[in-house]
Amino acid sequence: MSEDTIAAVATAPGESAVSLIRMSGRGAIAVADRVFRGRIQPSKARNRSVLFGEITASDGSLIDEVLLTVMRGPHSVTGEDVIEISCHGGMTAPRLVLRRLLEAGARLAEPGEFTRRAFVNGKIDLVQAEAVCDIVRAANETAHKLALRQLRGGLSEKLRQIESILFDGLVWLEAEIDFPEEELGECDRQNLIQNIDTACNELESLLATEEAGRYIRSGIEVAIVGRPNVGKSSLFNRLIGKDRVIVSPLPGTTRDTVDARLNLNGFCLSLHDTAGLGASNDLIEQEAVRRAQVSLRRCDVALVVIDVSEPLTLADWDILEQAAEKCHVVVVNKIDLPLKADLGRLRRPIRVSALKGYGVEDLLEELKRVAREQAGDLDLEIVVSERHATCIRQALDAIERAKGALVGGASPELVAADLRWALEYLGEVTGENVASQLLDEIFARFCIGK
Ligand SMILES: Nc1nc2c(ncn2[C@@H]2O[C@H](COP(=O)(O)OP(=O)(O)OP(=O)(O)O)[C@@H](O)[C@H]2O)c(=O)[nH]1
Ligand SMILES: [Mg+2]
Repeated sequence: MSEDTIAAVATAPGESAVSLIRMSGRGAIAVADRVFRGRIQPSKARNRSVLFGEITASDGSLIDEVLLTVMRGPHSVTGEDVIEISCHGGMTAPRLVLRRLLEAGARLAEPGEFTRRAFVNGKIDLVQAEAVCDIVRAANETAHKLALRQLRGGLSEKLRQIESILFDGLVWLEAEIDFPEEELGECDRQNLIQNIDTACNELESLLATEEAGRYIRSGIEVAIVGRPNVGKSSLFNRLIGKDRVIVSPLPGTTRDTVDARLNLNGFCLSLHDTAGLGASNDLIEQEAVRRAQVSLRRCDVALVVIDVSEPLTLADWDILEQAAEKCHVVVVNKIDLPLKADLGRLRRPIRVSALKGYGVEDLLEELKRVAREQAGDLDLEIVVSERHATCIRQALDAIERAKGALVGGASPELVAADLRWALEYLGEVTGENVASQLLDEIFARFCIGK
């Protein structure tokens, strides 16, 4: 158990009915004894029992009425003695209760410190610790569901299976190194190659989920593009249902790229309004156009906006041509005005009026369809993050080197060394061997009280 006892408000600040304050560490129960008045003292309470009582100041005056839960280690979230106090919500009560705990011997927890202790005490592995962070941050239901699965250990279990395959191989090789007279038979060698292939395939299928993971966590990137004044910003405001960006009859209104999140039935879109694409002599506009170009290039889906109240221009066709190289939706805007554009050559245009709100539902439906198509199957059991993928890629490289060495008839020492590297990298995913600096980085993403 850690020497010091940490405490923090676990619920978000603001007006609410109740707030939760958490404390963990060797002295947690003693601190609770000092500040709590009730029928039973926390140190005398049965494990996992809930006590009703008061938190009192050092002079005995009342701070708040609370429910206090005692959870003794090692069977607690952090593996240490844990006290949870439910007090009244709002800005003040939790702050006063926390201050009293600090006065009575606890210290303020750092972001992610509770989860870090759970990790250090072997209650969860690193993948699961990250999942805790993801659950708190989940911007949509799909992300939440996925993070929950991760917390239950889906990815960790899969990695353990792969590790055990590699480990078995390593045992064979070590035997050959230690007893060189008993050389690996052809059959064993084939077996080993087969196992290595299995491990490679499993790791590759894990890597293939990285993109889906990005879509689930941060959403599909959708850029609204078109020439100046066609109504991109009006459409952006319409889609997010807010008067967020400036709209004006002057071309060149939007310069900075503006982002907003859009939640479509538990699925996230990251929407970008961009500057109108076209030639310009103005220095600022040139930079704006450059940024719009970058958005168009980087996005997963381009929404190309066309103004139907004017004939199509070369600039329109130029943008359509660029967008044709990727997933895109053609939106013809201003259908409330007389039609001047020839729409004959446009592919599946969606007709809208951003000003009047016509056709927006159709566009949202189309966006949902395209986003789903783009993201593929998101109902995956396991999805890896960028950090996981980096380690897995390094492991794969090492395994492939091992296989090359094995096939090429290299000495067992060389093959074994590469397999050991692979295991090392896989261990980094679950946190079996990570530098404390990396841990600092990972836990710094957490909020206080987690
Ligand atoms: N009649 C009509 N006018 C529209 C519609 N959508 C946008 N407008 C008008 O068109 C003008 C330009 O709209 P914006 O949304 O600023 O166009 P933009 O494409 O963002 O323009 P830039 O940022 O300059 O590239 C404004 O006067 C809008 O009110 C529409 O559906 N119908
Ligand atoms: Mg604009």
